[in-house]
Amino acid sequence: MYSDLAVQIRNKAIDLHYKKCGIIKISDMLEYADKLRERIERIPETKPYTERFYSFSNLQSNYAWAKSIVVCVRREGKYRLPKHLQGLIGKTFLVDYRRDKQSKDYQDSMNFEQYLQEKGLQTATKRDFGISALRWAAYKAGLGIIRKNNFFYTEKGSWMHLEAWLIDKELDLVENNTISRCPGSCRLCIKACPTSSLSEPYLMNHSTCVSYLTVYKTSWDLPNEKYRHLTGSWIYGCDACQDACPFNHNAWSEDEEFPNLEELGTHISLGKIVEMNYDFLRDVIHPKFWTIQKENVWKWKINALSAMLNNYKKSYDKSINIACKDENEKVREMAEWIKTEITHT
Ligand code: B12
Repeated sequence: MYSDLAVQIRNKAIDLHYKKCGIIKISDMLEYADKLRERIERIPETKPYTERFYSFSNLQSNYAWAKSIVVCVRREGKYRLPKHLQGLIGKTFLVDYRRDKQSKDYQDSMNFEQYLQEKGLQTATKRDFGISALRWAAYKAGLGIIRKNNFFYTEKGSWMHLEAWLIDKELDLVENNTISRCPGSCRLCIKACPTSSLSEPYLMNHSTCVSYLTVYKTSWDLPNEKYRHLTGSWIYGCDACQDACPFNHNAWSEDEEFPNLEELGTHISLGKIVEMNYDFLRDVIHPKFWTIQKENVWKWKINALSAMLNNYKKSYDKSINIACKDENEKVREMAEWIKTEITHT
């Protein structure tokens, strides 16, 4: 039997439009460290990056007061998306509410936190990148399963955003799910990964993932980048391994509007980004897509130029020529290099 408080917390989460909510003990996260160790053993070059996530497992060293984790699942796959941005920008980034105060999802998240505090609980969360390993926490809370592409799925697919709060009370609320696992022979997600970053079930190399390359990699020297030509039309994120998954078939239903998305979409295309002025990139694009840092917004332009080269059309020439005079040296170099590549092909 679960305590009244645990049930009240779950009910509140559901009232606030989370699809699921569970509560696990802090110690349930210790096993996640084994997954990190396995990842490092199998792909040793990921060690410096992967090691930083041990703090997600060993929560007590930073939060001595914490006893449990409340983990919530929110469905993202309900928003209408501008068609022309699909395959360019990862869907989850289009409806990212982590810093979007206008979105209902963000407001619900704040209200939920306030509710926990009103119940007398001490809480801690990190909205940007999570306070713990969110997939593992949601899996341990029985809210769904982790599939071969490493994504957390409920019975409605993987287009779910995860959130978690540490609390200072020992509570538990673990669901017993009956979701079927991936068929043994299925490798569709692995085959779909453009760079083979996802090379085996449950194994991926972040450093070659298109999402990492296009968004987080700062030493992004495109002419010399081994995986450049494999990033295809993606300029910010990648959904290939999720899109290919049969368990995501029809999982994105487009019933609701995400605030300002349609209007913002009218300003975005490969050509418009390449020609965009830097104030607009910093003041309008960056607040929405904040994981490319403000000082690196030039990355948008070289990603767009790269996508132009990957699926070259004569109509891109105008933008490529404009980029040859861009105020940023990296953008100019990329545009000049692309011109020579086009001439050679
Ligand atoms: C670091 C990180 C990244 C990095 C590295 C990705 C990675 N896989 O590690 C980069 C920048 C590449 C990235 C990109 C993206 N990310 Co990210 N990322 C994270 C973060 C901060 C930590 C992930 C982590 O723990 N990595 C460590 C490795 C070891 O874990 P893992 O790869 O997830 O592997 C798990 C499984 O393999 C499992 N496992 C291993 N063996 C086995 C065996 C069995 C049988 C089972 C059941 C499980 C299992 O254990 C691992 C731990 O859970 C989380 C947020 C958080 N705080 O948790 C978001 C998170 C995972 N990202 C998310 C998303 C949406 C994305 C993107 C789709 C964004 C985009 N549109 O481009 C891309 C997709 C990239 C991809 N193909 O994976 C969501 C995923 C939601 C979901 N439903 O799963 C999260 C949970 C954020 C959130 N708040 O919802 N991400």
